[in-house]
Amino acid sequence: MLFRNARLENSSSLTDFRIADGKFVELSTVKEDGTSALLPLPQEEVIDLGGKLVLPPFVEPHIHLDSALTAGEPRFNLSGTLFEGIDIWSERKHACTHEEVKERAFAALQMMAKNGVQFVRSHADCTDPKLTALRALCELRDELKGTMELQIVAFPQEGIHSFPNGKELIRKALEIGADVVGAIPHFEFTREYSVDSLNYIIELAQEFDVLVDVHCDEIDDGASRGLETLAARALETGLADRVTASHTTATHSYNNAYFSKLTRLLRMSEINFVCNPLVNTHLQGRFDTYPKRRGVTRVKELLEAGCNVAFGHDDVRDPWYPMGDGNPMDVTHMGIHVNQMMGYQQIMDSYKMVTHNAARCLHLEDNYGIAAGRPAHFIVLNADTWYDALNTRAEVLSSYHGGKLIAQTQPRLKEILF
Ligand code: 17E
Ligand code: FE2
Repeated sequence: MLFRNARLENSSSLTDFRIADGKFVELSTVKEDGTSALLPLPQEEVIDLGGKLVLPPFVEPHIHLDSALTAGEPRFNLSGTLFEGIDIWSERKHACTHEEVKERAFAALQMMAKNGVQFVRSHADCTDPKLTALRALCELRDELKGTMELQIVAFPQEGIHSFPNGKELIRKALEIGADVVGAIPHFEFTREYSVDSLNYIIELAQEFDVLVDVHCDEIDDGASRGLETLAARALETGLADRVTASHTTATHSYNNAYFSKLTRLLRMSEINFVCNPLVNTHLQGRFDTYPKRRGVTRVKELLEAGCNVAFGHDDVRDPWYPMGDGNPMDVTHMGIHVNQMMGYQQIMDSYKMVTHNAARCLHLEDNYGIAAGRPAHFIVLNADTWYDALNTRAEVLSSYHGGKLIAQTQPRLKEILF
């Protein structure tokens, strides 16, 4: 199959590319006079993309599929705090059944697929003696393989040392088949538990050979310092970029001298970061009067320090966030506003936060990226550049996974009648 006139990742020139057997076979720049080095083979299907923007697919590095689409059950979160969200979910999760979790998660994944997402890292609460949601999400991951790729995080929502049998449950979740191990140091009862919980999961990560993704310091408390422990362990064990620190909103409240000192360790450790701008602008600053903190992590500073940072959606209509359509474009739009990354080039490059940078968190490696020999995963947007795509919330016209069309959208017709 030959695709013509693709605008690969904002490039000023156009590219023709061929896919076969689920892979990119060859790519060739279209010359100024419109001719290409790639001629159609006999009987070959040719699709002219007409200069539309082509990107590697969106990667959702942080979402909670187990709670997706439960907003209002049994009640809405009225304080808008993380803690009320945890209380509501603690009630709601008892009503989870295997099939019910799978159905909601699948519905949320379909919303995401329509928006060009193909790779997803989902947290699954393992502070449940039956591990219902975790088992359901692992099964869904296996069923969707080849269409959408999921990673499941064993996520101890109510703590490891602060929840009955927390240590055993997270280990059991890894035995069942979670791909990633998590923690929640800022929610543990004490600072000692917080440090011990991180040491424990680092040991589990080594024992089970899994990646690490911690809900780390998601609180407006400048004294919440799980991040330094996590980064130090990542450095000392060599787990390095196999570790991701999600949220890290407390960095917003760290004093600048401490953050400056910490930055050296963060860079040396090579850990990844995920900022969730939709959800953390909603959940943080709730105990402030005025001025109110924005409460997202220090994205610009981390990028400037050379750290890998991605943007995540975090929730779709659940106890923590009542909104959302699973669209990485909404996440990016909010992310560049709240992090003040609005120079033209910063806007143009911001697609990387939900593509390449997120792919690095998930360790997709050679399974990702538009290059000869790699799997033919890509999306076509109804815009010429990412700048236009963000401004118009361009539709993802088509989404190809391993050369297979998994989602398509007809463009909206908007007419001016004056
Ligand atoms: N759980 C948590 O601890 N933090 C969040 N932001 C969400 C769930 C969504
Ligand atoms: Fe989260």
